[in-house]
Amino acid sequence: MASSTILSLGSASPLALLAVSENSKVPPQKVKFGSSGLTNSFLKAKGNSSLKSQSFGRISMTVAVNVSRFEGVTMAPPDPILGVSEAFRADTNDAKLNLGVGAYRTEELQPYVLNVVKKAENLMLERGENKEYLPIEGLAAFNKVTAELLFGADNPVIREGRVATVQGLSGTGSLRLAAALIERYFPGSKVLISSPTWGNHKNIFNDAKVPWSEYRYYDPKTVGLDFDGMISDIKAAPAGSFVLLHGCAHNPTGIDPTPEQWEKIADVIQEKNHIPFFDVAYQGFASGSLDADASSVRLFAACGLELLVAQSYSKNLGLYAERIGAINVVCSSSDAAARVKSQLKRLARPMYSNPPVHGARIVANVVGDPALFNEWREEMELMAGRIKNVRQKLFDSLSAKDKSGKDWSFILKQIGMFSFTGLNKAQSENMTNKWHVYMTKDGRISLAGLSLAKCEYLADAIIDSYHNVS
Ligand code: PGU
Repeated sequence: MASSTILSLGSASPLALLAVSENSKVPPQKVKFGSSGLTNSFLKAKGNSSLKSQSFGRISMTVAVNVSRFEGVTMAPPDPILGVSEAFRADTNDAKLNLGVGAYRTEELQPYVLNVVKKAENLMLERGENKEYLPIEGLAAFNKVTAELLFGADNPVIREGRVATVQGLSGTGSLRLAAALIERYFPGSKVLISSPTWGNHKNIFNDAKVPWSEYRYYDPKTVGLDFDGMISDIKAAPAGSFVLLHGCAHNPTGIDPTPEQWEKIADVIQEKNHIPFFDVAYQGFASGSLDADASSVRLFAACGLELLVAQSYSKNLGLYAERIGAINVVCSSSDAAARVKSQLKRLARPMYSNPPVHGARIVANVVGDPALFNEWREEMELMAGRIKNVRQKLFDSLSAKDKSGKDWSFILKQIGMFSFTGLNKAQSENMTNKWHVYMTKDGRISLAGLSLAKCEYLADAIIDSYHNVS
């Protein structure tokens, strides 16, 4: 019998000494240091270049220097939006204000669980529903109501069975699934995204290996829509491109096309044989009306266009952490829709197998029940109304306090959760470093995280940053 020796350096040692028998027939010995266990065979098999061998008679010792196999993995930068919340949590100043993430807060700046959501959850508990796997495409009752909410129940695209709807992991997961479909079935096709846009759009298409380029959208001179630039960039794109559009409440600018402009956009997209791809993350939150906020999508469907629509219930039902949304693909025939749906399922299966059930049941219960649906609409109007009130108060405070004559009325023209203040990176940093107002570096503030009581303070911070920081 050949022997092997275990040398311990104590649990806190940064170095591990492994005893390796000279007799190669001896099975691998597990050598434990503190809580972590390594086997010599593991290290040999992985060819760890940091191992140094030395021979002491019959025993050869291998020194594993604490160099990770993940040495080449660099530290990722904090996320430009969700990273702001992390920084906010670390700040101990009482005046701090989190206007980074687009998440609704009450006037007391507390997270809000909608009453209809609590009612739907109680119903679910009473029914004692199980936790079996959902089908890959998600909960049937959810898929039905989500498409109806988007297009309207009597829309021909629904009556004719031309919509492929698959439950997704909220808006982000639904966009990602659609991106995978584009990559697989339209290889090389480009997605056009607005400049600026929600930062994660670029990550989603990059990771899905879908090429993208930007179309002009925001005009800093008018603090409005660069409509001519948008139209000419969409026209100039290779025919058959996908055009990503924010269905309502454009993030981050809060600037939406007018109904007439939407018609023109649909015309140009049709002319160029492009495929519209809507991101609808704020249905009901822009105007307070679910139908009005879906009018852009419904207009495009009425034009006979095939289109993609990603939906999210994070904001309008406050289901941020439930990760509930859907991808809808409107096709020119029910046959094409069935095939598209089968491929969406095929793409979803190896990514996450099937989606979570809890949020899907909440949405199905709320949207599918007339009484709860009406209550939801009322609560949504309240939320949208609170945001409109702080928008007005912020404008009033800025106008009253700023004696420079600057016109702040653009704030009132923007809609949805956000205001695009026009503050540059240095000014936005001043907001955070000096005033403890947390916001994204592109100058966006989430009005959903602002209270009436904090408007004056915020106005002081904006005026100081705007005038005293270049
Ligand atoms: N699309 C747009 C335009 C969005 O603004 C967001 C969320 C999403 C999709 C995705 O939301 P889901 O929660 O995946 O449904 N944007 C928020 C939330 C934080 C974030 O970046 O995810 C924001 O603050 O911009």
